[in-house]
Amino acid sequence: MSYPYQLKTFEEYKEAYQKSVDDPEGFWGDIAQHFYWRQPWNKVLNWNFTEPKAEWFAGGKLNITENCIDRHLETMGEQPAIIWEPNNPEDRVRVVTYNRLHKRVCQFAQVLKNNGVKKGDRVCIYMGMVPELAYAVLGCARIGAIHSVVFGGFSAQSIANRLEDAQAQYIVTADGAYRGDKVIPLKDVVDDALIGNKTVKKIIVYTRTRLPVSMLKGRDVWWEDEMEYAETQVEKEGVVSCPAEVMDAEDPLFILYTSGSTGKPKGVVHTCGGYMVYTAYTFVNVFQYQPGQIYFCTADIGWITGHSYILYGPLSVGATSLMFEGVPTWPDAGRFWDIVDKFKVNILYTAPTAIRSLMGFGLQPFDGKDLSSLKVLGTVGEPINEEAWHWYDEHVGKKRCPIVDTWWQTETAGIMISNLAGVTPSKPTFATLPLPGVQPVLVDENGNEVEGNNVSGNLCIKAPWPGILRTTYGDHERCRLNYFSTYPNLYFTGDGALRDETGFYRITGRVDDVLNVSGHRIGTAEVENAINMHAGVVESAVVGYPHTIKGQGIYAYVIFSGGSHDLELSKKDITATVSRIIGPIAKPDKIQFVKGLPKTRSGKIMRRILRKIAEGDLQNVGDITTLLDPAVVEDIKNGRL
Ligand code: 6R9
Repeated sequence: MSYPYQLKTFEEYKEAYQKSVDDPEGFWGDIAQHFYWRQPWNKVLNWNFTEPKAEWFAGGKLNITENCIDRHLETMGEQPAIIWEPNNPEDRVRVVTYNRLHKRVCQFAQVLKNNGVKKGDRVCIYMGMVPELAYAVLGCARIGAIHSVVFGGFSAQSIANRLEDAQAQYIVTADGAYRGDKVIPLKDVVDDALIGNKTVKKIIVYTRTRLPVSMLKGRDVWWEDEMEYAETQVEKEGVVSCPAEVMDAEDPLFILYTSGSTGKPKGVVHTCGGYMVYTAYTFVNVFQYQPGQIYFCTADIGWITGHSYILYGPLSVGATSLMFEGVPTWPDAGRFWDIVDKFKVNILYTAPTAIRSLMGFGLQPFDGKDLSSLKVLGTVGEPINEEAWHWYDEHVGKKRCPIVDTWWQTETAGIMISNLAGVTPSKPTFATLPLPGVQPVLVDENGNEVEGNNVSGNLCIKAPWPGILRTTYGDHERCRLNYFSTYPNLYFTGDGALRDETGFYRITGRVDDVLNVSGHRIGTAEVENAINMHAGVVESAVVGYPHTIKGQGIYAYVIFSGGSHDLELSKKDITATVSRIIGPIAKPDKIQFVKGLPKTRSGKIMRRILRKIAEGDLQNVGDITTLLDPAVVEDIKNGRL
């Protein structure tokens, strides 16, 4: 495969950028030509940010799996699409060629059909990082079912909320998942999530760990049995391969839940055509992928990074994507380097939190590992600090690999601001310049655009790009309110940024009540709601504080009425409650019991003060005269109860 839209020089980038601003429809229309459409579009773009509406490639018909799989078969059928490294390095590696991927995806798509799944139905997927997860995701896309992958670190309650919101009728899961030395009982968690659920009809269970699981007659079926049956159908009924459902460009492809500043996670909806074009375009340009290269993204498919840059983006351009089941520190902290060496990885895409955690192990884990295959490094998920950037550059890239710092979000589907590896300039800790098609603006608190360089403000985007979210599932008004109402006619990202003297962007972090803990987005309100469910809790307030490995840690101030109970034990109970309600990823790092919270006369908690105290910056809590009871601040600072 060749990529005629791959930009090769800074000049080409500037030209493409200019064209994308002057003539977005011409620009994206040209790129979209390089994909396989069953029927061409009538109009590249219809949009307004008031409803909001963004319609890309209207009238176009396609199936994303034909682009990700079928169209590669003739020339690249025997090339690896997915290379799978198991959790345990002693276990067998699996290499899934494009031919094999085609066979398995079609087979599983047939399984879905056999179980009653139809176009437009929502299928929740809760699995570990196994190739079958890829088959499940792509199998849904094949028949036009809307997948909603839930990360394995979320609790039963979180799954239940998502199932309810999406009105999902089907679940694909596994008995369990391996992650380092842990075994996660996925099916048990799903069973808990289904207590009281009225919509789910079928659960397909893949066998990974052979943990004993309950299997209910009429509801639960084994993956292996279903796949075998689908295979015999092929023989008996001559079903050669499950034909791809012809989808409208704007038919939903998936829902992915993400945290915002309000309590309940939102189901971000992406559609088939624009999502495909945007993930492919950004993948090829940011990483400068060359055919035949081995690309390794360490994310989990439960997050947007895994959707766009393990599966859809790489596969749509015929790349080889390495999928890793385990964790970076097991059996030891050299695991990533073993994998790079073992498969001669060319491109490595990971998160600052992983880099910082590996930094803590020193240089010994690199001993004897050949990293000379690496050509490009990438980071995503949170701002990268200077120290981590340089460590990555020196010890992983040996100062000869460009690092792409890619800023984007679940809502944007793909990379928005990033240097292009080796093509556009880089600057440590700066995401640098927008991708063609992306028009960032900084606005001040009054919503006025901040022009010129050497400025900072809230980061907004002025016009749609093909990967922009289309809605939040089941509640379009919520989408409008969250993203398009803060500043009229702008998409508001929730991030703050600065633009340096050369026009490069540096993302400074969230300006709303969203925390970024180890690259995972968690809403403070969500954590507060979970803490407040503990029987002894009267009220709570959650803020983030700087954490050397996680980026941000979770600090909870709690008014507790548990009386004379053992307070340390009560903190553990609160932590267990949060883990049960949201999942282990949202557990507070610190809990402080307090007498009162700093509130204004109108009852609003002044988080600014709590943030300062959590940071340990007790001198600079600022003006507290507007508080209803300024004395609470001293009590909190002194840890008085
Ligand atoms: C892809 C992804 C989105 C939030 C985003 C921002 C932060 C992501 C970043 C970054 C600084 C980067 N973020 N990449 N901050 N530099 N390169 O992570 O999506 O899980 O939705 O998180 O992550 O705060 O708003 P998502």
